[in-house]
Amino acid sequence: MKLEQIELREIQMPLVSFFETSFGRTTERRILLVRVFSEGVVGYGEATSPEGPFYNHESTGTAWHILRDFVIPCILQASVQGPADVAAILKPIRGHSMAKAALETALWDLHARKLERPLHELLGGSQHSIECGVSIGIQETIGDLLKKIEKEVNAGYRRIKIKIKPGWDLETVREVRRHFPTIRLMCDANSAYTLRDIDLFKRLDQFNLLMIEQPLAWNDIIDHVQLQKAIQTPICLDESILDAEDARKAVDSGACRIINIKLGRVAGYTEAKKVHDVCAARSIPVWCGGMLEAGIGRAHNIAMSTLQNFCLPGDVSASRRYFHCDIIDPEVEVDSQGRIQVLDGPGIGFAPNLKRIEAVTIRTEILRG
Ligand code: OSB
Ligand code: MG
Repeated sequence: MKLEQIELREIQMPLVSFFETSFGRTTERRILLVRVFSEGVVGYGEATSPEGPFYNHESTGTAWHILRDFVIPCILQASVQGPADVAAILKPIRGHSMAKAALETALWDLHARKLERPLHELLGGSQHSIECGVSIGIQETIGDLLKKIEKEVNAGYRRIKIKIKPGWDLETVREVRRHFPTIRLMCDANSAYTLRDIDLFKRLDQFNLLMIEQPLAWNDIIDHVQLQKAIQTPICLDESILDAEDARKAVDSGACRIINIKLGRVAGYTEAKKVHDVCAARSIPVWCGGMLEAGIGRAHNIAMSTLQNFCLPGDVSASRRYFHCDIIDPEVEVDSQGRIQVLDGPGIGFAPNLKRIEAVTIRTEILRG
């Protein structure tokens, strides 16, 4: 692949409503976009790093630094035959998976656009529509939470995930279950607890949750084994799974029965596919997580979710739940059955809205080989 130039861009967009997890509240996104130019074709990627280093060690600022000073120069110097080479070329750079994924996914989009084929087809995806759930953040009151859940259930979403933290857990889940006895419900702790809280998790068993996501430390697998032994509800790991080796160890040791895959967290499609395959070989379902992505990242999530073992509803939902105006055409929409129809255009299938992107850009830098 002849790569003439790579553009790094930071955009800023307010969220329609704040999103709060056990590690903090987000009101505005600062997102990096990567554009790769090659022989008249442009591929698009998005860094899913959050504004601050609270989900993992990455932030918008570290992703800019690592992309600009290491990842992009490394790729411009290498002879890249195709996007499947990228993961190995970037391997000497330790960590910073979200920065790497921004470029890796852009190169997959570029490759698919050059072939004039949909990216989901090149990845080997077989699903033509995606089952959608929503992730609902911590609210000011339980009343606010119940209203939000009602709205999303009525819109057709097929699974509701609520965020929990100490002080917003057992009673919150109890109230939600009382009002919605039959919905598919789960919760995500984002690593807010330790094994000292084992009784809380035993009590959550009574609410028939689909799963509990990342209850314990972001860098733990061992304690999750102990917790999973003590409770009936399946544990799903998010933060703890950075590659396919982590997935193998977590599943084979009994730390979890479900895995959430995020392209950014595992450095792109090559590793995401490996995690997917490790899980499929062990009959462990996976689903696509979200990082409050703008349209480019959202479109990549849809492409990945077409792989066969993405068999639980993901956190990928309609653009309008996040932004007044997204950066792609069309915006991501969810039908009344809670599904996204997969588009068959070249690459990610959605057209980047350049005017809109320009309007929300706060800095740009172009790097050449
Ligand atoms: O843990 O899945 C998570 C958002 C930011 C950081 C971490 C997480 C999330 C979400 C939101 O749950 C998913 C989304 O709607 O994009
Ligand atoms: Mg999570």
